[in-house]
Amino acid sequence: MILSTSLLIAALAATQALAIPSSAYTFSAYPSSTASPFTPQNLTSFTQPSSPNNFTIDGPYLEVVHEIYNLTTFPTGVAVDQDNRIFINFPRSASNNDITLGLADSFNTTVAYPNASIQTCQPGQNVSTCFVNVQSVVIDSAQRIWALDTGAGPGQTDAVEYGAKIMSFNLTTNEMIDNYVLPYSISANGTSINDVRFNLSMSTAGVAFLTDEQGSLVIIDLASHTYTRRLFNTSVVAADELFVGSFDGTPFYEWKGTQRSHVGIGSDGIALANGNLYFAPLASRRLYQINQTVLANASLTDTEMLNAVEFIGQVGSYLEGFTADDQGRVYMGTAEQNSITYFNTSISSLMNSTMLNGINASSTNATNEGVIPASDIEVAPFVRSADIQWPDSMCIENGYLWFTTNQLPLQGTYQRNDITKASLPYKVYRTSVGGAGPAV
Ligand SMILES: *[C@@H]1O[C@H](CO)[C@@H](O)[C@H](O)[C@H]1NC(C)=O
Ligand SMILES: *[C@@H]1O[C@H](CO)[C@@H](O)[C@H](O)[C@H]1NC(C)=O
Ligand SMILES: *[C@@H]1O[C@H](CO)[C@@H](O)[C@H](O)[C@H]1NC(C)=O
Ligand SMILES: *[C@@H]1O[C@H](CO)[C@@H](O)[C@H](O)[C@H]1NC(C)=O
Ligand SMILES: *[C@@H]1O[C@H](CO)[C@@H](O)[C@H](O)[C@H]1NC(C)=O
Ligand SMILES: *[C@@H]1O[C@H](CO)[C@@H](O)[C@H](O)[C@H]1NC(C)=O
Ligand SMILES: *[C@@H]1O[C@H](CO)[C@@H](O)[C@H](O)[C@H]1NC(C)=O
Ligand SMILES: *[C@@H]1O[C@H](CO)[C@@H](O)[C@H](O)[C@H]1NC(C)=O
Ligand SMILES: *[C@@H]1O[C@H](CO)[C@@H](O)[C@H](O)[C@H]1NC(C)=O
Ligand SMILES: *[C@@H]1O[C@H](CO)[C@@H](O)[C@H](O)[C@H]1NC(C)=O
Ligand SMILES: *[C@@H]1O[C@H](CO)[C@@H](O)[C@H](O)[C@H]1NC(C)=O
Ligand SMILES: CC(=O)N[C@H]1CO[C@H](CO)[C@@H](O)[C@@H]1O
Repeated sequence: MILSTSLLIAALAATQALAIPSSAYTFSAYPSSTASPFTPQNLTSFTQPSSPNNFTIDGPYLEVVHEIYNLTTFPTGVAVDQDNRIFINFPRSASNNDITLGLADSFNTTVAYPNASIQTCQPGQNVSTCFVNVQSVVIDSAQRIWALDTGAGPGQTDAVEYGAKIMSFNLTTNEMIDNYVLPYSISANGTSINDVRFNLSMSTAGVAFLTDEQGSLVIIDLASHTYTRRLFNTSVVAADELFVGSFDGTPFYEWKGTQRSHVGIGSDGIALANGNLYFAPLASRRLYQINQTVLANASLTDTEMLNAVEFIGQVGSYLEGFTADDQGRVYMGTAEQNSITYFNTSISSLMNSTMLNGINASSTNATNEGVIPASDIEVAPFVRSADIQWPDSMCIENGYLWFTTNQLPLQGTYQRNDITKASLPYKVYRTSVGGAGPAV
């Protein structure tokens, strides 16, 4: 009797501790006086770059909305729903975190999402039904929340069979809606899916586009559950050879003890805007685009597909996560400058002061179809601060851009003798995008 009572109390305590909040906790108010950062006048008002220890913000105000006080649980992805609930994932590449997908229930705590039992696969459990390692979290335009699972646990380079997948959940009931498990022929041999975007206007039930850090793009037709891996083994998705980037003014490498190697992360950032897919290998400063319809056309040959990729150019920083808004702007994490940069993809956004190569909104006509050609894209600063310590992933909701910072190059993997130099807390910020909504 005593035993069962204490078990019941323990069960109740566990239930209470794991309750999923249905609305966001209250965080401080964003200053309402903040002007839109996109008016042309403001672009010329950007101040000179801050020094590494100068926390002045160049650009719109940065509000910290969440802090994480555990060195081993660094965040990567962030998704925010229409009720401002903040979902964060904690990859297990370095440590076996109890929670790999969480929902913030206070300024510095998270609860397991959608529940605790799905977070860890039990011995004998089919790994297609539970989380191995959630690397990204995304909310689509139908308000489904998706967990992207690489399928590779701590210390593993290859995904376990049936482990790599994207799973969707209902934000109201928290129940699983759908599960797309990558066939082993795609997930095997080092493939490491990293991020995903959805265009639900394509095909019959939408198309998911995934980046693979190993160097490919994976396309999933949501209605037919067909999986295609494209651009594999091409330079457009591969890291620069012997890449060396700089972080907070210091070149960074990969380390195992005193054994130094180079960061080799391939295609990572991804955004959809105006019918194009914008992408980049992380360990490079190269930015590319490809037409979404062309990329999803499984009948094209590898050569035709590679020929359809357009090189936008060098952008002056290696590139982390991307996102896009409903005004055709694409935002990119550019940690080499402790910044987030952006570019327009809609000709209608080209004001006179941002006119480039003769193109602006008044100089064009219907043959331009409203989309800025790759050769005329101009990358510009959006927000910069020494506080932006590796903006890993971002999303747009309710007029704000939300992003995580995780000090990635200060993690043990990128430091001599594997000693982490990251300092707590890791943070999630929001910053105004002048009322814009998500692109898709
Ligand atoms: C920090 O940078 C800003 C913008 O460049 C500058 O106005 C300010 O004087 C700097 N502050 C310090 C303490 O260096
Ligand atoms: C930090 O995270 C690890 C992995 O999830 C967990 O085991 C540990 O208890 C956490 N530490 C604290 C102080 O919460
Ligand atoms: C977490 O936030 C609470 C207030 O929400 C605060 O009292 C506490 O000190 C914070 N914990 C840390 C480690 O900062
Ligand atoms: C595990 O799940 C996958 C994906 O649903 C399925 O194809 C496979 O047959 C399952 N394996 C077992 C042993 O049930
Ligand atoms: C989520 O569940 C609610 C309640 O059952 C339902 O009304 C809604 O359509 C569902 N949303 C999605 C995206 O499936
Ligand atoms: C956790 O969520 C998964 C996916 O929806 C579901 O299959 C499982 O039954 C849930 N577990 C509990 C204890 O609710
Ligand atoms: C993995 O690569 C090896 C060597 O190239 C190949 O023989 C094998 O078929 C691949 N495995 C899968 C599942 O594709
Ligand atoms: C993408 O290709 C399709 C089919 O060729 C075409 O209709 C569409 O206009 C193209 N979109 C862009 C942004 O170039
Ligand atoms: C999604 O696909 C449709 C149909 O191809 C296209 O018109 C639209 O621009 C795409 N959305 C984005 C954000 O690229
Ligand atoms: C913008 O530039 C066009 C020529 O490209 C010119 O006709 C127009 O007057 C300019 N508008 C303003 C407000 O300067
Ligand atoms: C529209 O613009 C394109 C390129 O900017 C040009 O080649 C074409 O002649 C223009 N058409 C008209 C009717 O002005
Ligand atoms: C910060 C800043 O300079 N904001 C200005 C941006 O441009 C608008 C329109 O000219 C001004 O009203 C803001 O003061």
